[in-house]
Amino acid sequence: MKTHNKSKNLVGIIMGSKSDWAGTMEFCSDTLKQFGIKHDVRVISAHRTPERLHKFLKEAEKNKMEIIIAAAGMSAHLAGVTAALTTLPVLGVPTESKLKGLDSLLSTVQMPSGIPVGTLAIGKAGAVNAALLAVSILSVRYKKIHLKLKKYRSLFEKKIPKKPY
Ligand code: RP5
Repeated sequence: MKTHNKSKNLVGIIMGSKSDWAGTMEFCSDTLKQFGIKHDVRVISAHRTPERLHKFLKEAEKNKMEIIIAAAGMSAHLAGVTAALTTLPVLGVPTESKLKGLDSLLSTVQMPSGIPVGTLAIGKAGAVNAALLAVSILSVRYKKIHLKLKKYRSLFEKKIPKKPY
């Protein structure tokens, strides 16, 4: 197993709008921080800023980024278009919307065969889990991340109460 470079962005978090950050994607970033995983965070929209997406992905591949987390709401094509443009693993987070995120979920999850997006839950749970899944993927290669994930899981179990009252 290797040691990860702490000064290099291993993960890229992109989101369709600034409005996806507070209450949702900030928790994805916070979770990666807990594991000491450096990441880049950008507002990039498949619809509103397609050139920005192309440029970002070119740079990401050049800089050997390893995972992209893409969050979007409404007609949420960001994760799908990202997956079409790169062979890096893409994790999709559907964010909440006027339709409670169901539109975002279906747009993110229903990818045609051939271009996969690993889709997480709607909103905050998905944002946290996208980070944890990224940690899990990275833990296969990087020893320190693997050890931190093991510790996180055992502490996590201890935090769950045995009784509901
Ligand atoms: C999507 O449209 C974004 O990901 C966001 O969830 C949604 C609404 O964007 P704003 O109108 O708040 O910028 O592209």
